[in-house]
Amino acid sequence: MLSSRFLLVVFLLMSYAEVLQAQLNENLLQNIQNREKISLDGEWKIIVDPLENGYYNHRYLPKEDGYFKNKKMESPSDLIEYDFDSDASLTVPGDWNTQGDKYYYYEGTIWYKKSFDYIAAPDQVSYIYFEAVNYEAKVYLNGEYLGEHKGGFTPFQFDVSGRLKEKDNFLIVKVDNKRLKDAIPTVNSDWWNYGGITRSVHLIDVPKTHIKDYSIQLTADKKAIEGEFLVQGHGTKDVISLAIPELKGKVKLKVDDQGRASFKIDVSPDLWTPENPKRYRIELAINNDKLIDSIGFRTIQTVGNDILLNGKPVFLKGISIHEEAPYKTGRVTSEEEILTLLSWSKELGCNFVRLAHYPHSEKMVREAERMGLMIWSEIPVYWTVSFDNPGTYVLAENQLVEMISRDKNRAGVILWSVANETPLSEDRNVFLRKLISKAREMDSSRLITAALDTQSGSDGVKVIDDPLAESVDVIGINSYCGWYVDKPEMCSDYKWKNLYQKPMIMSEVGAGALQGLHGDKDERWTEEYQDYVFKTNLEMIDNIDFLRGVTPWILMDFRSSRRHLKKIQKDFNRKGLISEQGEKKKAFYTLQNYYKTK
Ligand code: GCB
Repeated sequence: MLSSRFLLVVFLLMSYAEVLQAQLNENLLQNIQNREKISLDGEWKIIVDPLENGYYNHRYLPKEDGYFKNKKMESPSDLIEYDFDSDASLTVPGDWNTQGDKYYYYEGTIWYKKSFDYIAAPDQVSYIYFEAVNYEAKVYLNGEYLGEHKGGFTPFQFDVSGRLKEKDNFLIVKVDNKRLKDAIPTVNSDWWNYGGITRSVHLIDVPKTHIKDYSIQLTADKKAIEGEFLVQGHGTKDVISLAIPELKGKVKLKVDDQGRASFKIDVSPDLWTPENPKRYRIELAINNDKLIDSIGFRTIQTVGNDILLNGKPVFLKGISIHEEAPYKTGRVTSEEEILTLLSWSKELGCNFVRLAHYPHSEKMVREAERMGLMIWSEIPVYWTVSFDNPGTYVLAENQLVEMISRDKNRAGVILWSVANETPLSEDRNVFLRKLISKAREMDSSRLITAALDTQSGSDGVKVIDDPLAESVDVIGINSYCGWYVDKPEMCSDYKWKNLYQKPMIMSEVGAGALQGLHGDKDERWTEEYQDYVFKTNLEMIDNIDFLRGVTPWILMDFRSSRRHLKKIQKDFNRKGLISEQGEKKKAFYTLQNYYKTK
């Protein structure tokens, strides 16, 4: 009989192995930013198809020869009622709504087609990688179905090895951004439902034996770097190597039958901090596959009401950001736009950004990390999601998994957020707790949060009593004193109580103002009113002894189809500290001054 101690050891080893396995993703290539890529960006031919005629027949059954076949007339008597090549075009990456007036409110299906030639190298694996398509993508290559993806802000890919021709490949994507009650996000939100192939598309060739995924981080005691690899197409003798030249760290590892290998090297790197966002060059190789990355090392934890970065208490001086392009409006599509948003955050004095309300692009996350900004990253489990629907849970978990898979090596990311302002119910608690467990199972090197808005109490006393607070590491609270509730002058006197012994971040406070509109501080929509709300809310914040950070709402005015007040809003949520044309409002300087004192 096996001794119980032996069984316990076996069990612990097994669960450790399971934890390790769960972290790596067999479906996504890690670090495509540093891989050689053939760009499929640029002009794509499109067909706007509100009735989905290219997909369903008149009995509403899927067609066998839908638009994905890209059929052409072969004789003058042929009846083919579509033609990509003589139809319109859209630019990828880019939302369609800002590429022409007629797309402004469009929600539904648009077919996209890209044609390209391709010279296949021997012994290569080829992937088509989409950085993001909002919301549902059905993808076809040369008339054949490759697969589909739901979720507008995370990447997905298809192995297309052996399916490409030298000439005239056509990649067709049916993109559908119809809002659905049971989807993530659901039908109702306070941002524009930008449709389209909103981020870049790549063709990525890698050697047959290649590094699929890896996870590399500092151990909790800060004395070693540990990690694991997942290799595809490996042979029994293949060895993967990792080098961190600056630390003189080097390992060579045999990969096991499943293509996995793990390592630990005893080195003490300089730690990543906002003041010194140090990242090390990491060199990885297996046979002909060579890849570099820049990885920072840090620890993040909570003790009582404190958030500790590398063991030291930190106050998160933050700002919330939507991934919207300054000046041009619409979704961010260029590095310059990313740099503009993040430079404004730095100018404010931030060391932290809340990337709301969905995973922003990988470039955004990498740039923020490079600039020394800690990051809160979230999935669009927003407001009244169908918490009682198991299918909805699958969609949410999928987006969580894709977000963590993509960004798990970014030291800048310190918080995964699973939800924003979700209404209390038992179904909601079960749903969100499951997401929290999933995030913890995948990643033990970060903290979990959610933005809650349920505060009870009266007479200026606010009590955080949402049962979900029990399950997160850091409590996010959205509070609109002076805008949706109470007068600005009442905010300074608010008293906050926390039933949980953990840190809180004020994840939203704010007020709307039209840049350039001036008046009395009691006059809504003026810069003075907004500024007054900021001043009294900052006084309130200073009185919350368990508060360890704040991300006011929001850096820049952003499009929202809920905002109809023509004279002021013009379809923009005006709570930005900066207008969409880059003009700063008074409250920008108030927050900047406040952060100087912190
Ligand atoms: C909120 C939401 C945010 C909205 C904001 C507002 O509580 O989390 O998405 O945009 O309020 O402006 O109302």
